[in-house]
Amino acid sequence: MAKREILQYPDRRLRTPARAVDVIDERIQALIDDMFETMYDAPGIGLAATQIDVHERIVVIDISEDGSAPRVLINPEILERASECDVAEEGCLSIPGYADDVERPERVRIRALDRDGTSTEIEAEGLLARCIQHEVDHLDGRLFIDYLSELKRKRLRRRYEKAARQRTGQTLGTDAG
Ligand code: GNR
Ligand code: NI
Repeated sequence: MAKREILQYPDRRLRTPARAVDVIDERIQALIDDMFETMYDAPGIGLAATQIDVHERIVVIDISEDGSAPRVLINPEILERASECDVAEEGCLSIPGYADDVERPERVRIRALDRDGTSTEIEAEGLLARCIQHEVDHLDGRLFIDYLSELKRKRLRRRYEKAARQRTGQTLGTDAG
């Protein structure tokens, strides 16, 4: 098992739509193990493969406080969204240091394959429903900040571009001695 690097906004690779998984083999199982290790280490309650620069439709989620409820969603499909929405604060491991309110359908019914390739349907509400929608968005190249006002997005983009430049500058500075 290995912890992977999480891509950080505004990295363009976060905008790559992921393709469906067709065969769940040892490579996919190892990838899932790495995703859990990366998510628990962060720590976060969910991680999409997109965030570790693997553009395949795989999500891991654990909304428990003690790491006791790992879930794997392969090729997740949202079959139904509640017409009622609620608003709650979200954060993202790819946008560290920022959280904001997002309005989403309060319940979703989804179908996905588990790590053995068994198809399951899940009715989710509350935090789980929110997390599933956040992760499926990643697989489609969407981020929660896409739902914010244009003014907020522009400010965030400037702030995170500057942070990315400073990270690069530090690396170059160190390499140059
Ligand atoms: O750890 C996370 N917390 C969270 C809180 C509210 C709504 C969604 C999330 S997912 C996030 C981890 C992450 O970035 N997953 O893509
Ligand atoms: Ni995220």
